[in-house]
Amino acid sequence: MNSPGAFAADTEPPYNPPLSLNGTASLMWRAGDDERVIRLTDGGYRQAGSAWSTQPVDLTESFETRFTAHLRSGKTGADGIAFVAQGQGPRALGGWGGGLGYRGIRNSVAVEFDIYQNQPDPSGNHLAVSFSGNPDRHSSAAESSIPLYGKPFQVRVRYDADNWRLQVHVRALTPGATEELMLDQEVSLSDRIGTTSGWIGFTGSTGHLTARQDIYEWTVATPQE
Ligand SMILES: [Ca+2]
Repeated sequence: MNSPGAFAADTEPPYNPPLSLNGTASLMWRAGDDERVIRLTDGGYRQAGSAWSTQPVDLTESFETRFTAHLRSGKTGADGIAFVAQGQGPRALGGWGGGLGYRGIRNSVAVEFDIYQNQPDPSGNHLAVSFSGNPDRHSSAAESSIPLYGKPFQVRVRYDADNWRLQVHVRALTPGATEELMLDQEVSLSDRIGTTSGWIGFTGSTGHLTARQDIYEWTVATPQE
């Protein structure tokens, strides 16, 4: 398959596919090792950033993606991040604040990790799947079992293209923490996005509250089974 073959295998760290960065997104390196960090927002107000795979991926194929997210600043922060598949292109960037950096990217499917409760949100610590660049309408949503703000957490998103299932798991990085299934969404990415190939990556935003929002250890692979 030619996708996610655009990405290096899980087993070859450091994992560095070329990225397209927009808005406030930047790349940096974690001190002391060669792990790359995608910083979507850097602690300023009213920011929006996005980072995409430079090459489109085949959305008709199953994939599994893993990453670690660390959203933090002071006592309270905003607004959160999203893992997004979209058909607009490697320059796509949406709105700040409650837009999570993907509002307005119309041909998209977003998995949001939302740390600030806007009017339509169930809480200030939830996950949700939203279509068509509209964070005000969740196709599915769940209160997170772990805090999304303050401490790093691991995410595993598995897309089953044969059965149209998108499953989102989270796990705290504390010793002994177990992975929990948060969202199990029926969706055909290629049908929703309206194209058989698209770009995957991350968006993030801040508003009247802010945060530094980092993604690292991002891998994309073909599911094992
Ligand atoms: Ca929100």
